[in-house]
Amino acid sequence: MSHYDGTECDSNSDSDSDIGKHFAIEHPEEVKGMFKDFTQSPDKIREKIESLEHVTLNIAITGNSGAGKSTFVNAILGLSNDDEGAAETGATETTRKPKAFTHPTMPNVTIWDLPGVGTQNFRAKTYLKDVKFKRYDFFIIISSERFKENDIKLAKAVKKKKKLFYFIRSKIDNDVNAESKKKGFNKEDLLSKIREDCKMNLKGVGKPQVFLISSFNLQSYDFNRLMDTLEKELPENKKHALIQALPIYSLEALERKKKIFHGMVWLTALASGVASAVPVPGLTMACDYGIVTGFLDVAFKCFGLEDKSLKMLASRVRMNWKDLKGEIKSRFKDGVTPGVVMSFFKTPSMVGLMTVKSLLSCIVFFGAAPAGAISVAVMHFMLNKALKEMEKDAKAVLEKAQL
Ligand SMILES: Nc1nc2c(ncn2[C@@H]2O[C@H](COP(=O)(O)OP(=O)(O)O)[C@@H](O)[C@H]2O)c(=O)[nH]1
Ligand SMILES: [Mg+2]
Repeated sequence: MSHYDGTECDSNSDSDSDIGKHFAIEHPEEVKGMFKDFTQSPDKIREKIESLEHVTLNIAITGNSGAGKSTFVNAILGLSNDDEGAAETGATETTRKPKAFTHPTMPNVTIWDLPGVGTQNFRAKTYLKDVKFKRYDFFIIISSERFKENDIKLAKAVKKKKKLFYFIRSKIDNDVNAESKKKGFNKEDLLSKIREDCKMNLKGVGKPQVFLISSFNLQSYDFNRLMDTLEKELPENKKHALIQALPIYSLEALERKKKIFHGMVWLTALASGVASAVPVPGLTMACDYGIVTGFLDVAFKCFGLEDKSLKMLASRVRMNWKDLKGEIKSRFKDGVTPGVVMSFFKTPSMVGLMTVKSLLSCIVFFGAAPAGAISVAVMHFMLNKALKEMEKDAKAVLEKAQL
């Protein structure tokens, strides 16, 4: 068996013994979910990939004026309040129209900053009609203090329309700061007390889900729990869009993205490999180049490695973006260029790396014909390798940004 000498990328010197790992199904649930509704017909696989690529996600952020809606919009877009293109904050709300904020790198994802719920004469039904409630996948109702009667009315109306909704108790950092000065302060006790108060306050809504959040500090408090909940409750393709769009604010966020992309690797390998199913010697270009590049492009953006994302992160953590970019040490430092993509195909004796076991697992798992299985296995190996390089870069950037 020949060996890949690792000269193309120092950060990933696979040895034969590592190869088997690439074929282990890393996130079986994720992968199973993706394959449950089709056999490996190339058209079906392509359709599936397209449905994931073209899915739209519209999130409505609502609540009272001053509750922190616009700040939360910016936080989930990875923007600071003073960034260009950020939602204006601390402003008196003058418009009664929802304002759309398209995700800076994922144009299919839009966060809607809805007009304040108001305090008087609020009619939830009219409000929902005015903001065109049908367009949203779910609602987030924010309050920085006790939830008010109007928040409850709104939640009930949203529920009636069979839409998902979640409550956010915002500005938790303020509560913690204020209380921390008191004697005998215990952060966890304080958070559970606030959580319980909110639940009591929202009793009329059934079993409300309340998340305590600081938009200035997503890595603390309940933001991860909110994401866990959304992962469980959203349809699969919407969940993909959400996780891809999330800013990388912590190691957990990075892990979430990794999981999604590892599921996608199999799908992409199948689409680009099975579709071509060509004999091994012609492998250098015998895959669907478009699918491979498309996948790597999306991954690169989602891991926050694009200049645009690095600049946004630098602005958030008050650093020079070039210092963050300097952490990208893999072959992707200039982006997903044709040369970089080709470098994966030029890996010497790639096919020699395939173990009989890995091929068998591919054949058994997908029922693929041996020639197709080889293509898929090779594609999987290469995509996985590319992904690991990006993950390593993303982690280094995250560490540099001290998140
Ligand atoms: N400390 C803290 N302040 C926040 C937070 N979210 C919003 N704010 C502040 O609360 C004020 C109102 O926020 P804004 O987003 O404009 O509220 P909106 O009227 O609901 O859109 C601004 O001064 C924000 O900086 C938060 O999570 N923590
Ligand atoms: Mg606002």
